[in-house]
Amino acid sequence: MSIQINAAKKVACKLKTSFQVTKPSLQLIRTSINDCIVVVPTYNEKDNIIPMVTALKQLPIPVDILVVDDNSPDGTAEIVQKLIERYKGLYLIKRPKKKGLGSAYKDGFGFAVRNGWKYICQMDADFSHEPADVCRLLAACREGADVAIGSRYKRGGKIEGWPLKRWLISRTANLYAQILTRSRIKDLTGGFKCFTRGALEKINLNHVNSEGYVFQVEMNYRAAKQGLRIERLPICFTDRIRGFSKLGKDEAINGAKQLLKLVFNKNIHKDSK
Ligand SMILES: Nc1nc2c(ncn2[C@@H]2O[C@H](COP(=O)(O)OP(=O)(O)OP(=O)(O)O)[C@@H](O)[C@H]2O)c(=O)[nH]1
Ligand SMILES: [Mg+2]
Repeated sequence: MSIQINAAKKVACKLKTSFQVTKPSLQLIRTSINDCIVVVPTYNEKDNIIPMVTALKQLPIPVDILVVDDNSPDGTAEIVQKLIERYKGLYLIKRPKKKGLGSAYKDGFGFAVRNGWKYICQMDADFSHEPADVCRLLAACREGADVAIGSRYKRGGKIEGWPLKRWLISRTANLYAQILTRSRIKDLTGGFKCFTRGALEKINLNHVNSEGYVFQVEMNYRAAKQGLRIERLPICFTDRIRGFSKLGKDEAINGAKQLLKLVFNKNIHKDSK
């Protein structure tokens, strides 16, 4: 597996920047001191990644950033590699091929937990999530929530730029997930959240199965099963302006099947810590 090592240049020189390892994130070294890291998965986000990193680095609260890229053909990882020279606390896990959103988050969260960040946020690279809202999610966790979820469907939340069809698909998917997982959370499929490290340890990433988009639902389900304090904050979600969506029909069908498997897995309570 190929991995780009950032920041720890001496180590990188010795090991050469690219080499074979089984778990890319095991080789990445923490070099910053902020207590919050924002994990951003990317696949072909060359037009979004510079403005996104810049916006996150300009937040009034200092945060570190971890980009998890799946060897994007458009060179997103190479752009991040250059940004690493400019920004402290910017990390990159480069994986050899497209392995799915959930799998990217598992690698990213794993790195964050092992390296002691206290608050771990997640968001898309395409500006559907407003970077400034990271501060609100983080504040909710600092004030006692185990998990803070940005919700499009909570009162005060909204979606801008979606055609009716897209909105209907999302609402149906969420209703399906809500019924199956018996959750009170209306936006189970959203990907803008903040976890405390303790919450991720309790959820136990080793037992999270979802490799794709259904990861978002599985994390909420497992968080609720663990009795974690989940707070929902209304957010404004804006349809992406640059780049293309990677969410296809197959992904949605597979996600629906995986969710069925998850909720009928009797061992779910034992699975997590
Ligand atoms: N590393 C990695 N990132 C991914 C993968 N699939 C999607 N992403 C990233 O995950 C984030 C969400 O993907 P999007 O394609 O925007 O999906 P979405 O937000 O559900 O769909 P849209 O609303 O149409 O944009 C983006 O930052 C993508 O670049 C993947 O397989 N691997
Ligand atoms: Mg998107």
